[in-house]
Amino acid sequence: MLISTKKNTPKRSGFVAIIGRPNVGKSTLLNHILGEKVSIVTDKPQTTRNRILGIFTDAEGQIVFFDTPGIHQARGGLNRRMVQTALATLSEIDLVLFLVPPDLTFGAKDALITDHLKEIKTPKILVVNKIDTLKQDGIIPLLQAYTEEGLFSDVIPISALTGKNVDRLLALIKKEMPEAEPFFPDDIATDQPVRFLASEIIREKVILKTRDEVPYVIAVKIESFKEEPKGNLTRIQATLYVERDSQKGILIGKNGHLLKEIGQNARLELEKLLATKIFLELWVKVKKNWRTDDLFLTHMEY
Ligand SMILES: Nc1nc2c(ncn2[C@@H]2O[C@H](COP(=O)(O)OP(=O)(O)OP(=O)(O)O)[C@@H](O)[C@H]2O)c(=O)[nH]1
Ligand SMILES: [Mg+2]
Repeated sequence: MLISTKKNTPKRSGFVAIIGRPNVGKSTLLNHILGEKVSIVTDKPQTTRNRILGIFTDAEGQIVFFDTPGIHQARGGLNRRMVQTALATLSEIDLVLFLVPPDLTFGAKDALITDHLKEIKTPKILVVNKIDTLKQDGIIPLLQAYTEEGLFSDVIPISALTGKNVDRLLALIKKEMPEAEPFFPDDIATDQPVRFLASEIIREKVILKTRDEVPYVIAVKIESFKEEPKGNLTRIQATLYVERDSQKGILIGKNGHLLKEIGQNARLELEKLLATKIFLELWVKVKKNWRTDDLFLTHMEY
């Protein structure tokens, strides 16, 4: 009888928080690692408002990422809730990825974050993102400055957009994962309900198509989401909330043009995501000062 002495290599699985200032590329990085869009991305800061879970599974184990809202000085209402959501993610995880832009040494805005990082014992990797925007020789002094901070087990320059060094980052992350079996099935990339994904995709299309204050005052509520039993069709009705009549006017656009374009963009992406035809109906409503309305914020799950 042959007795195998070879043990199965134990799996490594754990939880990783992706944090940083608004617009540094946190959501882009998560989507790149997963090879799938689970978190919306725009060129405007403060796009992500909730903690977004993304699951990476391979033969070696599972990494559960939390994408978080950008951490910044926030006075109240929605922004303060967003920052609290990000900071709350720092407990009960195995690793922190702190993303920074490639343009400056630690400034006051980063101090807000590093002060929190100093409080926790969890291992931390400093990820300098967007290095595709830098000249090659600009990176070294930048990395030196960050390394001197002494807070991080590793410092790595990457581009979440082009994918440069993301494989190296993944290898560093895996080293920090404890021995554990996967927490989620191996074929899902996120735990978000489709209703939430749909509202996020609509919100992304609004942010991409508008300027000034509109991206910051838009909230999307799915009113109904019905899969028709026949015909491979899903009917979605959503309300877009803004704070003032003037914003409603901007969002709807001349002869309803802008809203139509936003609806089309959202519909095309939703059709790909859900692999059905989508019938999408959007309404715009004014909800005065909703960003400081506690009841409304809770209702919207911010
Ligand atoms: N050039 C370049 N742009 C990037 C890179 N990573 C992200 N971006 C861009 O930076 C912008 C912000 O990206 P997001 O992923 O939304 O940033 P975020 O940190 O999640 O932002 P918030 O959710 O607002 O906190 C988008 O326009 C991205 O395309 C990168 O590596 N290089
Ligand atoms: Mg984001």
